[in-house]
Amino acid sequence: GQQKRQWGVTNPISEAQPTEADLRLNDLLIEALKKENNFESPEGTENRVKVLKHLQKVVEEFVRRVGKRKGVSPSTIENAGGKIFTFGSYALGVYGPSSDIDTLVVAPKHVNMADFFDVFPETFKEMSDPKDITEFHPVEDAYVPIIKMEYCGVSIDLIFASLPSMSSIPPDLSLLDRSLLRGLDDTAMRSVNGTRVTAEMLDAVPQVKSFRHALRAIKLWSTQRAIYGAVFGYPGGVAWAIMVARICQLYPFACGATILSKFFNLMMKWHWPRPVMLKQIEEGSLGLRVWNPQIYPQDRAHLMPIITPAFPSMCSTHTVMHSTMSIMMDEFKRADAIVNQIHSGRKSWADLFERHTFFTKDHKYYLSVIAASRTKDAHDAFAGLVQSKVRLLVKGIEEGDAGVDIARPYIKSFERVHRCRNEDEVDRVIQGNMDYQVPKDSIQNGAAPANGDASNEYHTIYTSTFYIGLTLPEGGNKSLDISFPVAEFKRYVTMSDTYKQDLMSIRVVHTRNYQLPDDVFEPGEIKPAKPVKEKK
Ligand code: 3AT
Ligand code: MN
Ligand code: MN
Repeated sequence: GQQKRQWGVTNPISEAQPTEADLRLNDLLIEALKKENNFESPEGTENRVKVLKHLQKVVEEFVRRVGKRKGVSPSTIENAGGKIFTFGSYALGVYGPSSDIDTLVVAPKHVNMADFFDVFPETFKEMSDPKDITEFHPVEDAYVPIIKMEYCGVSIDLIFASLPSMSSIPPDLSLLDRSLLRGLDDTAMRSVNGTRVTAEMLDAVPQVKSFRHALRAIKLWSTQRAIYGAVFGYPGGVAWAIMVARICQLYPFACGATILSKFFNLMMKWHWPRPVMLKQIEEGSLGLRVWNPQIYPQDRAHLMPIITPAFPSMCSTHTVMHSTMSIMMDEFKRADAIVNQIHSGRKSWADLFERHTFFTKDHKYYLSVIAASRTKDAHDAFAGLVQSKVRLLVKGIEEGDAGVDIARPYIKSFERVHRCRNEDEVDRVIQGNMDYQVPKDSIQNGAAPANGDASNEYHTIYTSTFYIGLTLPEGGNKSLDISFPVAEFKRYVTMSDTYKQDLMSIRVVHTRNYQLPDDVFEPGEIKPAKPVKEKK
């Protein structure tokens, strides 16, 4: 007989086929996702395929040009090849109309990163209709060097890796083979990782269709509930995908709605820090470090480990903290209760996807972390720096003796532009005052409009504000004192090379719920009112 494959590291929980009722709930789930505009249109998909074909052609020409410039032999040039791979939501098949295409360019050994930033842009521009290129931003000095662009109406994140073991890249190259990693530097390793993880994930899942439907739902749910994004200490796209894939392994024949229904219960009862993983971790070799809590104290400290399947396996949730984890556990419980009600016909999938109440109901006290800069360029760098440190402030608050039960970071920042007439006004703005804001509809590409003759008299200030919701201990008589974690946080920010004292400022201020600015509320949401009289 046919050898049955075991999906994952244990036996399945149930090998049941979907019932009529399951399929009915699955149809309703797909309907609910469509209502949220979660699926790309057929034309949109066709356009993406066309874009990728074009990129593949450009990559081959780019590799050829570099070969010629370097005087590589004609036969090597002839066979050099070059290939694009995708990762992220497009590769997983869970993309929507606003998704980008995350694309990796793989080149043979004689084409390096400097060539990518030197030669690829001109090749791409020559081979494309200028009207189709609406954005093009190479970022060479990033942790993962990247060209961000918009082509034919699609955003593209383009990264690059050269394979030191390959003098040619054939069209059927697979990145799954780990011997390809030999000789890769750290940057190239990071660049190929996304594609390798995506491929392993799809390979580890019994039914890709069920996986995709469930993952679309989990991405929507976690975004709506404000628990998506690794920068702020929540799982990112890869981690949520691994969790969903694991449930798929445990219910190999289930449809998407069933996977989704089981997901919350399994995750809320999971024996953390037992890791979620899709296959046994491959031992380290090639001098590469693999996640191993037995050996590494840092790995032992991971609260909610979700391990990537491709060698070298890593923890995709190393930023999760006590605060963010406890928020997730509450969300799993809420979702599980709603799922039960959906199954008994008392609620619908739309109820599961209901938006969070972070600003409207959940907290009385917030911290506003305000990053302010005097130029747009400075701010582009500074906002990223501060964003990457916000979770250290959260960690400092939860670990210290600040008198806070839970510090809950919001999953996105709010970008504002302000115009001040003097340094007094600048001072107010950097402390969170909203009176000098430039109206949002007059801001283009994040920059303030030119102000004609009077522009010299104005100081334009760019701010990004990050909100942290605070939950204080019940009946708390202990006073709130966050001065130490705030000082530490400011130190982390200001000691970075990116920080320029004369151009940038970082402040952390207390904000009551009724002081929250209007633009954090969605249409229809009700802003908390100031109590008529403060109760003591
Ligand atoms: P969308 O449908 O595009 O919104 P996605 O899952 O494709 O969802 P991203 O395009 O943001 O999300 O990310 C795709 C992958 O790119 C996920 C991660 O491996 C990598 N990635 C994203 N952001 C960063 C980052 N700031 N630094 C390094 N890698 C990143
Ligand atoms: Mn993407
Ligand atoms: Mn992307």
